[in-house]
Parts: sequence; C-alpha cells; structure tokens
Amino acid sequence: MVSWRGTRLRDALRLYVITDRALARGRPESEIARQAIAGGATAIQLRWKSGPLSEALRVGRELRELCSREGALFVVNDRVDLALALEADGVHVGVTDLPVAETRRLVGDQLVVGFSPETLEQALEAEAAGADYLGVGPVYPTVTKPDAGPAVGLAHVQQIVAAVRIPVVGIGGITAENAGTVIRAGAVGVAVISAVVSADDVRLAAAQLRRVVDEALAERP
Ligand code: TZP
Ligand code: MG
Repeated sequence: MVSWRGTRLRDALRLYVITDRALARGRPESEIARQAIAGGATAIQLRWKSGPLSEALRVGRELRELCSREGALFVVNDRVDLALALEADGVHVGVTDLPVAETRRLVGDQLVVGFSPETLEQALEAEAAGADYLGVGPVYPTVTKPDAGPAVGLAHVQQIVAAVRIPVVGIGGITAENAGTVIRAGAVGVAVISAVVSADDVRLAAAQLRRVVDEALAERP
C-alpha cells in the first residue's frame, strides 16, 4: 500500500466528506461517497456511531474499494480495529477515543492518524504523539454533533494552525458559503457532513465546496 503520509496528505484533505447514515436521507453510504468523489471530494471518512459492526464492515468494504479505485483517502472514525480490518488509509480519533500515541503504536507508520483536539494544548500533544493532521471545530455552529460543544470560531483555527506543523482541516457547520473563511484562516481543507451528505444533489454540493476551497487555496501567497 502506498502511504498517504507526507506531502500527499495535504491535497487529500482539501474536501473531506464524512458519512452519516442518519443524515443521508435513505441513500447508502457508497452512493453518497461515489457522488461526493465525482464532485471533487478528496477524502471519505466512515463515521459509524451506532448499529452492528458487521454492517460497518460491509459498508466500509464498499468505501474502501471505491476510494482505492478513485484515488481518494479512506479514513475510519473512532475505531482502530475497524480501520485495520478494512485496511483503511487512516484512522481519526478524538479525545474520548484511544489516545494518539496508542493509536500510532497499533497502526504503525503506514496509516494516517487524525485527531480532533478541543484545546491548543491537546493539539500540540497530539502532534508530538504522532498525529498526521488535526480536525479543528466546530468552526461554525452545527446540530450534526450535539456533543461537539459551542463553535470555536476562526480565531481558534488560526491559533492552532500557527502552533503546529501538521495540516489542519476545519470542521463543523461548513458550507460553500463559509468554506473560504476556513481556508483563509489557514486550514488546508474542510471536513463536512450535512452540507454534502444531506444535499439534494450530493455531487453538485461537493463540486461547489471544492471550487471554493481550491479558489481560496490558490489565493494564498
Ligand atoms: N466534529 C466536530 S463538528 C462535527 C464533527 C464530527 C460535525 C460536522 O458536521 P456538519 O454537518 O458538517 O456540521
Ligand atoms: Mg471520535
């Protein structure tokens, strides 16, 4: 397996679409992901918060195959075991999951490890423990993750970007209307659920977001 760690990772984090069955309006994860990639998603994350793991494995296999075929980064949320079983490209952990150091020890040096810090201190610790990228948010208010806490805002993104060397993606309440602000705050990309997963036209929604991200990145000095 070719490693995504290093320079390839920044590009792969431009438009990071996270699955959520409850928000997909009855459409299967594989279909959402296929349309999202067709629109310009560069990474797909399997986010599985309830339901049997056997089903997560089935869905994950579809996403694994799709992402391999299309050249998208495939990340599993929360669960190192599922990420390893699916031969995912990466695993994303948060403050209530296995710590980054343990995650890194389990997955070795091939897999990308992402982390969602709640504070600047946690961001620095995660970088030192071997995280490859950070997901910072919620940048804007969102109802998608009720336990995510209040919006942290763009200043928080800027502060973390300035403090770490690893790439940062913004997450939470991001749409095509505000994605540019997140990139201008220093993020290399945006991670979204509802703006793509719940869209009438998933492909179009992804394409609009991707265009905004690419334009904002192109404006960087
Ligand atoms: N972590 C912080 S906010 C969030 C997660 C998983 C939810 C993002 O969903 P949406 O619909 O893009 O606001
Ligand atoms: Mg988690």
